[in-house]
Amino acid sequence: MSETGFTTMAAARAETAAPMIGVGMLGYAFMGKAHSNAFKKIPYMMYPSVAIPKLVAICGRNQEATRAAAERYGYEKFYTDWRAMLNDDEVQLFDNGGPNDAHAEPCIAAAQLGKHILCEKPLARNANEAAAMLDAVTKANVKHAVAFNYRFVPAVRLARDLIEQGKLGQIYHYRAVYLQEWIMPHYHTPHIWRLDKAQAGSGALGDLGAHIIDLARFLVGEPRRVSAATQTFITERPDGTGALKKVDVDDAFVATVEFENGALGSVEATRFAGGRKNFNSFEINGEKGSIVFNLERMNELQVFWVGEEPRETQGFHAINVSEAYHPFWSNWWPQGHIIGWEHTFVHEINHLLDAIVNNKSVAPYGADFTDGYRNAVICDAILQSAESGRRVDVKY
Ligand code: SOE
Repeated sequence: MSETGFTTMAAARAETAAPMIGVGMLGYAFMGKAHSNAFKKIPYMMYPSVAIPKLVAICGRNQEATRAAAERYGYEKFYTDWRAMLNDDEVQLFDNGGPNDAHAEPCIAAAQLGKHILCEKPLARNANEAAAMLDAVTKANVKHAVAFNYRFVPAVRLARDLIEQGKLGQIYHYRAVYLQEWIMPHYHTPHIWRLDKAQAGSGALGDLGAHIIDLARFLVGEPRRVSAATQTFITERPDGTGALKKVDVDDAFVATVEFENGALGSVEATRFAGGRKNFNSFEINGEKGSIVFNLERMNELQVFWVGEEPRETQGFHAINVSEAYHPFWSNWWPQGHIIGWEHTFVHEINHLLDAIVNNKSVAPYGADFTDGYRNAVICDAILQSAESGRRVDVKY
């Protein structure tokens, strides 16, 4: 302590410094906001954190919006050219929160420059593009993750842990829906990038279906065959110039999934389910019990155990997944003081920082580019099945 009676934190920090990791963020909209929020929370909520994210730069096409985002979130610099940002030596972790058609080229360039990478889901618009990205990160030997953030909901990780410990026994069924409503007629949604195959790759399938397909792999195992149908309810939308533009992606899909381990599943996603705001829900039925999760009640897990006593009270019951001994909860609050959607990004990014600093594998609890590639293969198979009317084998 100096004679002034205080010590500057710069000096104090030096003694206990966790390594800083310079972040370059591509995208300042929804995911730019969710990821930036997570980077800023990690040092004081995942405390003591394995690394301190340094908000080096944010990048976007619109100069004024990007500058405003840099000011809002506290990035030191802003770029309007991602190539320039990737050449910034202070950027060690490239976070791609851009639209799907801006995933491949920047991530491949980042890998070639030796940057670690976090890419938003879906990894790519199709399996071929995802394969090139996986190849690039494998050759570059950098850490790589895909932001399938629902793996980092405490209740979902608890489900994974219970299944992994054999508490459900043989898994018979995985039944998942991801329902939203925000492009129904009463929203008057114009022809946005998520509705354009060239930019998005697919519609509800890659946006929402990718999540429940990732959870199918995370919780149950590898699909071996799919059969599917898709539908586009509104086939053209205003493109902002007064003209109408054809919608060439799925508004909804339904698929059956046959798993390698014998389980039988179904997955469905749509953005035409009125009243469903962000209804990502799965039910898993096993030999010894069942588990039900609903993102709109994300701190709960419904469980049913075969043979539970007393049998007069047998049935599903909800547990509040917020005890200190529950996944990720040692960092947060006393039991019952629930957390939210934003905190899944805190857990996910902290997991990646740990992998980077301590040379750990992102998988199996985080999703890496192999998971992103396999997800893309399954999504392609679903589209092929819907097109052909036949069941399609999943081949990685
Ligand atoms: C929009 O459908 C969206 O933001 C998805 O893109 C996200 O992945 C999902 O988590 C919430 O809904």
